[in-house]
Amino acid sequence: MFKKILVANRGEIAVRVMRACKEMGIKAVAVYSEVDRTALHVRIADEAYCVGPPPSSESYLQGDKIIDIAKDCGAEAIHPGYGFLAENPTFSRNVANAGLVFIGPSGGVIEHLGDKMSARKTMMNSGVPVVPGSEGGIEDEKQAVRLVNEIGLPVLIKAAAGGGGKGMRIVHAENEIKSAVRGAASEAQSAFGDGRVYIEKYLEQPRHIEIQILCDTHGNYLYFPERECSIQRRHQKVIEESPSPLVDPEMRRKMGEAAVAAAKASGYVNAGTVEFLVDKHKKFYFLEVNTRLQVEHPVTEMITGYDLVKEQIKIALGAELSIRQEDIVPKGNAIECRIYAEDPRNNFMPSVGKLISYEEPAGPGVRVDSGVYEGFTIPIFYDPMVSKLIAWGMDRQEAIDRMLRALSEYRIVGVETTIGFHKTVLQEANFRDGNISTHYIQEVLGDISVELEVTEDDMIAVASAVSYRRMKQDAQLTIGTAPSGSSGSAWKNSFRPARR
Ligand code: MV4
Repeated sequence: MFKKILVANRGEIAVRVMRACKEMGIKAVAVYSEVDRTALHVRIADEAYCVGPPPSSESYLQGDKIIDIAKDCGAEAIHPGYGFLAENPTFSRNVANAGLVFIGPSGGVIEHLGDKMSARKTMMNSGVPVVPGSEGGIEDEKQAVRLVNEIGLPVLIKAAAGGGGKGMRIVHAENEIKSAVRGAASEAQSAFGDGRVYIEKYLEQPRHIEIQILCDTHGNYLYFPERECSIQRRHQKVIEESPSPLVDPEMRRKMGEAAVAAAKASGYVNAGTVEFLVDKHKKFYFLEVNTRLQVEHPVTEMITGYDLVKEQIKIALGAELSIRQEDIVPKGNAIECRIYAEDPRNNFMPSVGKLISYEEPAGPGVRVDSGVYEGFTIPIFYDPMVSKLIAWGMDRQEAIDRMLRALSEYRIVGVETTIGFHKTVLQEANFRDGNISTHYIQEVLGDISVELEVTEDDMIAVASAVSYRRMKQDAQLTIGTAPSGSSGSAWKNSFRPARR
């Protein structure tokens, strides 16, 4: 077993990986930027080294510096978490070339699957269903028009180097093809330095369903029950769950086998995720492979009992998978809410700052993966995710009810958060019925900012202001003795004083 692993990340995922290391008797090494000196991942690490100034480009993205730190402190392997260097083929190669183990796929695999066009081609040649569309890139406009006539409108122009919605253009009419191809290509060129684009049939209101895979170096491949990730906002997932309310055992097996075929076709090793789009006829199509541990991996852990980070570490060590496919049996339902320090009333703008008061929910079926603590100041330099709240239940109903209970226990003062927004979604009829798509938030919640539930903290602020003003007016108002004329107000209902 490894004696020491360096975790090249910050926040909740660095903490998550270090927890696995500790349970396995492996020393965990943190790297941190100057602004993260007091961060939770530094506190729980066995050793920690400053890697540079606050901006990611000068710290967490400094691959060579991080490799040097790993060598100097005697770490044998590097876990990249997600984001930052996790899907950088050069970093994976450089780690290997330094005589260390990259806990993830090789640079070659990352590079191949990172090119959506080459990944698509590989899947087409291996019998994995792909969305109807071009076989390769678009060479000229004439070819684009011919392809569109073949597959039918609407179509989507996508960037080979894309992902996350960049360099994507929907085409509804033939006369839009030319400008869409040009627009997508130039956006891709400036964002990725790679202007290659391809065409797919545009699926309307698809669901985003993905399969976790584990592949060892001995040719063993496993798939896990699907994760439903359709609830997202601007290509950022918001709520994930497993299993999907849409998928039955037969579809689960078919998607799993397709994911394993995708893994075999690309020579995949370690943990990965095969993403699919699912149309209204429940037909699924390969979208892309994420060559990392994903944010939403805990829902899979909660319904199967396996620790995916430990499996990653054992695979990286060269061990053979000890799990058999038939051992992976889903039990109950798990839901994850990504709690962001963002203001849903102000277009989800980041709301960073000091966590003046911070109390996490607990109790049966609740897991909190967080990278913060009371008194910590969330830096402006990185993703503003505070934590992931995961609830497990015997069925979907219980998981939802537990999540609502946990959300109502969560107390965060000092920054705005998306907790109230999650409560709104979890109480919404379409969500509760499992009637969701990637357009859910946009279509069902629309302009959410005006109708979000008023939080207790809001009411305390309002009550304080009212109280202050009345005191100034020499009135006798104190909390708990609201005037009787205000019946029906949330203020009165929530601040009913305890009887003495
Ligand atoms: C699509 C699609 C519909 N049809 N492809 C968005 C990001 C990129 N990774 C792929 N995406 C999509 N590709 C076809 N042929 C709709 C989306 C899409 C989407 C996909 C997954 C999760 C959220 C999404 C939100 C909007 C659009």
